[in-house]
Amino acid sequence: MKKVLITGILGQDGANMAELLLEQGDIHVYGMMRRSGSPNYTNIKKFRNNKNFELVDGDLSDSASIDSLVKELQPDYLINFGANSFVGVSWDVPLSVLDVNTGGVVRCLEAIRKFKPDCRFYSAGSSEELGDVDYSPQDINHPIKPRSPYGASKAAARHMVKVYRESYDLYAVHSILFNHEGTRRGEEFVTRKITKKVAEIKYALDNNLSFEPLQLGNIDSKRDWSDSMDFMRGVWLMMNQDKPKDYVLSSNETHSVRDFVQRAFTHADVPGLWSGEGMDEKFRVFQENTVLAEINEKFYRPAEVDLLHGDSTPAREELGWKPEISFDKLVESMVDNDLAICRKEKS
Ligand code: NAP
Ligand code: F7E
Repeated sequence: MKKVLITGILGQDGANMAELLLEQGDIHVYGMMRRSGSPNYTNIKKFRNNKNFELVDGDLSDSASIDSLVKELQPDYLINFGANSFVGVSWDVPLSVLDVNTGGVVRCLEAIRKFKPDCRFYSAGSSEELGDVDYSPQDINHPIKPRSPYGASKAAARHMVKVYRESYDLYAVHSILFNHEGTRRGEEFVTRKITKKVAEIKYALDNNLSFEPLQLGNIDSKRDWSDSMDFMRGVWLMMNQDKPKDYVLSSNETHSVRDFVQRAFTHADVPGLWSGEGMDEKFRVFQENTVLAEINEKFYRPAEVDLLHGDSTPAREELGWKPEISFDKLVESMVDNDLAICRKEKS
């Protein structure tokens, strides 16, 4: 039975990848989590008791813990989804971001080099590495021009993966993942923040309750959003080729935050329109004055990546990968999920 060690198991991608691999029935998944005061097991509750699943303790900022996991478990694959992944806070804790996101990758590579050199390594790179983009759509050859400590940390990780791959002949991949979301997405990211609030507002409107509008920062920002489950299939394909190669995974479409808001409210049957300008722009119920969303300066970032639009043609042509979940379906599934959670919590 193949053994796969996944870091960041309680996050979105770690849980989705574990679910995908466990469905195959012939893979043993070790999910690495940090031993903290109050871990949130929500994302893994579906498979936590699967006989082929085991939780293990480790911390990407601690070499000893990574070394001993690789030495003892002898994994065939190490898929590193653990990270300080929220761009917005990366300016507040830049050294921690660098330590976990870059140092963590080096710690994994070192552990593999020392204790299991044939273990295949996956590093989750990011379109944030591309930053203030030179051209659209962006492919794997796009220059690295990060705009945040997070983006810089991932760019440095990318260089280290290349160095280790070439120096020690490791099967190590650092792919560029554009934004990917879903029902396991953390609530601080804009998509989930929107769908959670849409559900709360819908509930309030249906029950004649008062509510606070959704507050957002830069709604003009454009992202290439996909569903995380689609990406997990792509990552696993990348990890099972004859030779390691870095690919872009993306939907090849781009949408603004403003557009996401509109679609999410529309799907919840609360159609609205954006009006006004700049900081005074508001999203109101169609032909009414009720404000559903507004701008709050607090959610702007010190520097922004304005436009992300990927080109994943090589992954489609060479790996035979293609995303199955459209942007509309993604928004709808996230809204439906949050509506169900909201109704359950209020009942
Ligand atoms: P996520 O939901 O934030 O999950 C990240 C996980 O990493 C969390 O469960 C967190 O654990 C864990 N972690 C943080 N610091 C750690 C440490 N020192 N040691 C061990 N684990 C640690 O992120 P995601 O969306 O699943 O993303 C997965 C990976 O893909 C990340 O590397 C991210 O940077 C990258 N990525 C994501 C996207 C995207 O759009 N989702 C796009 C490009 C790249 P706690 O639960 O203890 O906090
Ligand atoms: O922001 C804007 C914000 O935090 C998206 C991570 O998974 O993808 C993700 O990073 C956009 C930005 O994701 C709010 O300024 C407006 O332009 O959902 P986000 P992100 O920064 O794109 C990349 C590829 C990763 O690698 C990361 O790990 O939305 N925005 N108003 C807002 N964003 C947030 N979070 N909250 C707001 O209120």
